[in-house]
Amino acid sequence: MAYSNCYSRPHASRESCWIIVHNRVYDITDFLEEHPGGSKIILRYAGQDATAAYEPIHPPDMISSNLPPEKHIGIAAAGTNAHKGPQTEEQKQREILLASRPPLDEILNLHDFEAVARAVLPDKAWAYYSSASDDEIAIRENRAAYQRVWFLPRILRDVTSVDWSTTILGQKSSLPIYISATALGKLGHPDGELNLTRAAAKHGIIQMIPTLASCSFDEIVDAAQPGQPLFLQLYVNRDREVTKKYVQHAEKRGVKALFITVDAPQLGRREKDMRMKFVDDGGTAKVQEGQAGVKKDQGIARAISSFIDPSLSWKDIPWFRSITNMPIILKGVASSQDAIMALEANVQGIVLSNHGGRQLDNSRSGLENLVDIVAALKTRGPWPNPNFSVFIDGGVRRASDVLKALALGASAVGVGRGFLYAFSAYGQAGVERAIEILRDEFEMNLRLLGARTLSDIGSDMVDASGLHTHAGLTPEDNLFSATCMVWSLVLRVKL
Ligand code: 173
Repeated sequence: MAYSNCYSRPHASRESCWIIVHNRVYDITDFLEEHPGGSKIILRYAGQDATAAYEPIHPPDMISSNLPPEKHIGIAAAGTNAHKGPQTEEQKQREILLASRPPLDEILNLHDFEAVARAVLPDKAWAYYSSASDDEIAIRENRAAYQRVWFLPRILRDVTSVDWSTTILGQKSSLPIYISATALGKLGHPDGELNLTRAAAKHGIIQMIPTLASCSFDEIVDAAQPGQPLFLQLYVNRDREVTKKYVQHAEKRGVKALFITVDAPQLGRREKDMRMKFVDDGGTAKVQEGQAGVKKDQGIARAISSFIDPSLSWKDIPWFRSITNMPIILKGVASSQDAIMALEANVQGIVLSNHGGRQLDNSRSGLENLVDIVAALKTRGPWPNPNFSVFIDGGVRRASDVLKALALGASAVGVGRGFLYAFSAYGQAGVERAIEILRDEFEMNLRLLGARTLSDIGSDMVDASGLHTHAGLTPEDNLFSATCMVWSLVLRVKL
């Protein structure tokens, strides 16, 4: 049993459970059953230093500010710093993998970062980051959709100098790309989201801070340069006072726009992530007959998402307007009707997104929806509308993807996993390299398209007539094959 030993340590049981986080000892006995990730995972670290496991998935001050003062037992004695102690086998393995990464200048595109990240990330982190819902059709469709749009380049336009800079919600950006929010950055790299903040500062792009970052909101803002624009992604808390405080604090600290996530009243079932939970619990061998009701199906994301309010509705929009002057953008719009409702609700924009394929599987890509939604918005007023921006995200890996989206009416494009994999593989330097690669791709693509600036890019430069054609273009279903293989192996071992 993974944690049978723990019962021989003091304060290492359900009856009295202490843990060390950041050198402080906490009595969390009364909190065990409330822990969104379940009590088992805490019991594994009972009586020990839990910092290394705690850090990637909790904001630094979560435990200190939520546990009542009488549960703060004191400072840990020297020598109890297990997380700084001898390396585990997993850590040793990771160091070997990190040492064998290709040099950064051999990374030529954003796909390369994904391949390196997959090789070097701990299994749990790779499962969480890469997973998407159900059969993972939406995540693959996000990439496939870009391949159904073709360029119609123009010639003889003197493209000696080309410029791909822009403004996003009034903020200067060196690329028509912002860094989209992805949660739990420290699963990928010890500096977590700060890799993005620092690289964004150096290269003049905008980072969207996730509600569920591993670093605290203030750590991220403190790491930004004076005047560096930041956006905030918001998961709305069941306790609206918590949300109000968070949003108003963000505005006071200079955040320039609020992106409210509207496509996650419940988290999608990301089976790769869920399966890791089984592995984490010691493998399927432990499951006894008759234990079918044991709650083992959470995965990291589901375990930490219970605060999200599923009652969020259009009726809440005026309340958001009343608590902040930041531009409000709804992130996760997928239908023309909702796009028009957003326009009529006087928000400042929408993100067409299927949440990186992690929510409703088989929901169309942002790119495909863009065509219909722009057509619908054109019937309701001026276009482009200076007071209403349409962004898209999902599957963007190339400047050519971005240019296709801009041609079809997007104001700018969000890149989430692309940058996440870059820092998981190489830290801040990886993000900087990713930005440089995209910059080089913009330069080449603009010249080859015959466009000197982004305003030269229009719908006449693309053929999107095949965008709605899905038949026969869905790539091989890798997840299904992998699932079958895993279970047939497990069953064969058992037989
Ligand atoms: O996509 C996600 O994983 C995500 O948005 C999320 C939501 C709640 C908790 C953690 C992550």
